[in-house]
Amino acid sequence: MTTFAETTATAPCDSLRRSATQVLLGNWTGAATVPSRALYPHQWSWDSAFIALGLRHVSPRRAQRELETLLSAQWGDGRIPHIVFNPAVPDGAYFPGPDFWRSATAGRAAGASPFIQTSGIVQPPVHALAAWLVHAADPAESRRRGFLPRVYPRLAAWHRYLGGARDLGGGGLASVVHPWEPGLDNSPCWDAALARIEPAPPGSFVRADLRHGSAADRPTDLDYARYVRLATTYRDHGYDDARTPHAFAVEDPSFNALLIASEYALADIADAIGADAGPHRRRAEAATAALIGRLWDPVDAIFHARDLVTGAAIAGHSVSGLIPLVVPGLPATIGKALARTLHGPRFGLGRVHLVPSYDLTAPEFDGNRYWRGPSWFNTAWLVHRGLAAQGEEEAAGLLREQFLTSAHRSEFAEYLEPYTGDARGILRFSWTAALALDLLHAPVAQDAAR
Ligand code: 2M8
Repeated sequence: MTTFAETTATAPCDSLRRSATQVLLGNWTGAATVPSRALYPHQWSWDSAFIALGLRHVSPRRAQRELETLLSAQWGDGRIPHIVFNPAVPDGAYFPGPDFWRSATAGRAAGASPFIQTSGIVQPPVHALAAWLVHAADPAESRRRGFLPRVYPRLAAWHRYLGGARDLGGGGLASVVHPWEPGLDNSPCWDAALARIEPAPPGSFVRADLRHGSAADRPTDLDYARYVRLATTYRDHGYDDARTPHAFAVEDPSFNALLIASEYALADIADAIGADAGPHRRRAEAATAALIGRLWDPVDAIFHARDLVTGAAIAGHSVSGLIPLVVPGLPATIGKALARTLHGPRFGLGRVHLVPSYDLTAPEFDGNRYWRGPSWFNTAWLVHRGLAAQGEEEAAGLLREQFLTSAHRSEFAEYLEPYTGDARGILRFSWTAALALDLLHAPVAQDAAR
């Protein structure tokens, strides 16, 4: 495997920084950044949080704007929708679009904006962590603009929604109700739960994604038919979590780990603006205990998602189960065990490119198809941050080096085939560029340790 220094012989950092910045400038719409002009022409929730982490090194002010544009589409019940639609983009450019979600009408009782069209589901809560790190990039500018006092109430409401209406299992963890919500859309972990869903009739919708990429790299038509059914049912129940008969309800380790990391960030924000940080720290500690109690598997040495419909743990080994490495205060024994799993045959750290999204040894592993095996840059960034926080500096350094090499060589690909490192999905993908900028800025995630 060639390294970052070898592939980019002269001034590697400058050249990477320049091209990553160009990707972000090219994908900026004036108020926010699209993940990709072609495949994802609107604003996505967790993409924007990752994008802000890179933008803070280019323009802290623009990074603030990115997050505030997203927050301006927040619903009255606290949810941050997973897509904020750009009205200037033609209908049909992305499916499912505004006509499908109908947020202004179907989401009215849940407090959706009558003016800003959005989806009705959510994505992982990386936002408070991103807001805190954006502030830290330029505290004087942040204070001058009153950034933290403005975003704090919205971020707190977002966490209240997840900890309240979304604690479907009653055990102190947030649930996801659609495979798009954890962000790892077609992970094999969801196969058994999805198999119970009656697919929407063929021909009742038209996919737009296949116009921009190879069908072999994307979810299948059958996956989409089930995604559509689940989203339709939620919409037709007014996006009301209590009323919807959720046929898909899962406690996902990564989603909850990011909520905990963000809850600690909210405590830091509260301290910085003179609010009471105590409740945030207590909630983060309680959620950490719930995460370990409900999802940690000491035999497999990984966190497993839990299917709330059957009540059983989901046996698959996903990168999601490693991301709790980012949880501040995770017991060191668990951190060490996760690092061993990462080096083992299922994830092959150092022997493959980045961290595969799914168990390399499993029959369902597919190195090309989206979240069924390919390596992604946002999860690599999170694992890198977690390793650094756990004191696993060598592994963190290795992952950083691989990240920068692959991001540059692949032209900021959406994802990689883990064995060859070949680009998959689309190129000039925003979070790949943004997180490369972030890793370029700091040799290790210096702000990860608490
Ligand atoms: C992918 O998900 C969207 C649906 O939300 C799609 O397939 O159309 C996922 O990779 C998700 O994690 C990501 O946020 C989104 C935009 O980059 O694309």
